[in-house]
Amino acid sequence: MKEEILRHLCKSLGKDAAHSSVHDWRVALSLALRDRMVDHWFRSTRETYETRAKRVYYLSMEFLIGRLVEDMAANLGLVEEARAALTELGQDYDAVVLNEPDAALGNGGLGRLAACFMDLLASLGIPAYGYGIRYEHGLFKQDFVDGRQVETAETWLTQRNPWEFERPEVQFRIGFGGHVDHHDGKAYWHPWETVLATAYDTPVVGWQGKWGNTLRLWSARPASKFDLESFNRGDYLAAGRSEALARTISRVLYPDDTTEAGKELRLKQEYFFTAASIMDLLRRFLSDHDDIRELPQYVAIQLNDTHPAIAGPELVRLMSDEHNLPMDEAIELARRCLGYTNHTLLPEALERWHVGLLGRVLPRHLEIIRAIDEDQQARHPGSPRILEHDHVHMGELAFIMAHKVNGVSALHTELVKSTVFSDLHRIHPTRIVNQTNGITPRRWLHTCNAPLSNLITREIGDGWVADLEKLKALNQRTGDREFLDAFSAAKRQNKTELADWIAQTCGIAVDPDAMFDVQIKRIHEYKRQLMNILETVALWNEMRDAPDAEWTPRVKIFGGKAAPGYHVAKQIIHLINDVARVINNDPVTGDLLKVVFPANYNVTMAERLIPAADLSEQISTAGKEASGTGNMKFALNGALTIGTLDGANVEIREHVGSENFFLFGLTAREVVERRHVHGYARAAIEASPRLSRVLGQIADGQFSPEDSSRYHGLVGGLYDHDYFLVTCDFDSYFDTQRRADQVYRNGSNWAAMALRNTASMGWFSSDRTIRGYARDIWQVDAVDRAGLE
Ligand code: DL6
Repeated sequence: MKEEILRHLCKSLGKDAAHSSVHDWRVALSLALRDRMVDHWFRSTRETYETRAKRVYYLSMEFLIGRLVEDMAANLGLVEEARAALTELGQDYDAVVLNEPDAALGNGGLGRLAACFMDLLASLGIPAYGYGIRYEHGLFKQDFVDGRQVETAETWLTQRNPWEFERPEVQFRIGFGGHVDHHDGKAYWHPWETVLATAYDTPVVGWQGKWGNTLRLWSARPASKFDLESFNRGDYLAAGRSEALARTISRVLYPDDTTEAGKELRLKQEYFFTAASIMDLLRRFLSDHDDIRELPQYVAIQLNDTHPAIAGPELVRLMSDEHNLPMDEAIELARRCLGYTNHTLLPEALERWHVGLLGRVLPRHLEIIRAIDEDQQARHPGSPRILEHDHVHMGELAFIMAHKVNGVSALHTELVKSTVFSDLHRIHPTRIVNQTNGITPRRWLHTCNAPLSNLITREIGDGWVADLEKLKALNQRTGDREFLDAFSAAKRQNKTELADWIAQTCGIAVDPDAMFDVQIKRIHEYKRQLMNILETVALWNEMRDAPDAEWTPRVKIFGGKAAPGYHVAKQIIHLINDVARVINNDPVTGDLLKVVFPANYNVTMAERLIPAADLSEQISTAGKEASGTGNMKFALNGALTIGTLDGANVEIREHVGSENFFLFGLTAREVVERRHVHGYARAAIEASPRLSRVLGQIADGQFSPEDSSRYHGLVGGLYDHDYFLVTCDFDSYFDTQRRADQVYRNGSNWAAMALRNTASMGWFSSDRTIRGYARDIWQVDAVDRAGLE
């Protein structure tokens, strides 16, 4: 390994060891690791061709990958070797690992799930491709200026990305706009604009390096030749215009789509990567098969949310316009290949495109969507329409074009059946299935939490890394004092390291013996960070009223980004920072209460915070969080959950036992009922002196003296239209927090409960999830790990 690193430093980077930076060492190490992946990768591809195995294609607008060095080294079993090599070379392995920028090609849970799935598909030996966009700028970088979120462009690609292989030979022409001619019973689409999709491949090698799949990300390039004539005339801007326009498509993750231009760009992004992926998989299929009718036997395409839903019409277009299949047969064949995962019930997140826009950008697809709609009506008169009120409803399109539709937790799946797709569910009662999300235990325990991971391995061996259900054996240790002490010591070590990091990055001293209470996720009203900060103020008030009472010291930790155009979410961030400033400087409460909100939450920060958490905040309004995966990561790392009966919390509580979970709040059904009660929010506030006091303080500007009216709107909103029922759940949340305080004061009881959480999380491995998709949706076989050499 040492020689390989030195060779790459010298031959691939052109650097001399004596003058190399930490960046150079990191790239050299990554290239050395990549070399070790290539053989497994080639062998897997060869085997797939030879056995003519069915392949899974996972289409996702987001892959929230984070850093890869540690993950890849761990999967290849090379962490110790890499560490030793770098140490011998006089380098600090940890600093080298930390030098890697996070690949933030995603926003939140959906993107991180896609990254976990890639790991598991490879670990289970399922031949698979992940397809997405190689955004130049991933999710924005977040800073706080005077407590306000400020966004700047994220620039992960300004440094060389050592994991990818550019494939200039894999290019597809992607058309937009233009018109469609019909003659002799055939349709001919003449796009007005064309860009090239170029492939970049990252090998993804699974646990123990036995199987390698490909993450293929598309980058947009101009299809037209460089305009030398304009350039020579001195019109340099005109010469570069078509290139700039083409590249725009893969420039930014989530362009602001509040303008017409933004909407059009987003639609083009979706079609761009979906079309390139479909053309690529068809090319691969046809290189080995003659009859396109056999496609469903060899190809399973999973749509990660509706973003790639245009895959249905695109497949139909290619099969009917280019391979001359009758339209109804093409629709049926496409359906047998496609599966659709729904990740949200939020109406604003269910995509719909104005017919005018879709027809302008994708005229042939609009015709095909009409044909699909008519086909559905002919087969099932009265079925919900895809095209309605001048809009194309992408959820309906995805549902109708998929042979299976899945929700991502048991509760969410039931709500998918009974709410957004209730009519379609009545027509297709076996189409909706559940696949509760899962997480990869490699990244989310083995790699990110060495103290706990080593302890578990010492106790039960390392079989749990590949088979998380083996953690069950730890249940026998919940009465073992010595083991509980060691379990608590591992947590304490993580907390001490986090406290050092918080001191360095935020300048706030926190006590590692305080309860670390963590809420990290996108900032959204339904996730109710607002309720958490209101509870923090209420607790602060009571601590100040009776500073000598018996309190459990707390560190409230927040992390998350607000969408740039989401005003209320940005106000919530501002409020948390304002409250933090006041509380952290209060000599009366001192170490009893601290509020920490490090900027720019990302995967790497999650890997730091989750192992150090005592309490996991999963407090969304019941019925709104589709599943959550953060909730699983915390519980696996021995945090207790305070949560509502929402998403996968329900299943986590069943697995860890209700006595090891702090439950509060209204159920999904009660939430719906409460919304029908006139004036429910005002009534809840008036019934709660504690909440009234907190809201009064915030509205009066106690936390924003420089602008006392700053939160009038936010507080007024709670009185008038508290859609997410913060006010109704507040007292129950506050009381449950105090119950958690009490339990925490009895350290060994807390440790036993936390251990039960870790021991019971085996079911939430994405191993189980992927096996479920493979069996129920894709009809592919997971290759038995033992069968892979
Ligand atoms: O399924 C992955 C993840 C779930 O765990 C979260 O509960 C859910 O919010 C998220 N959904 C999205 C889609 N858009 N929205 N909102 O990110 O998916």
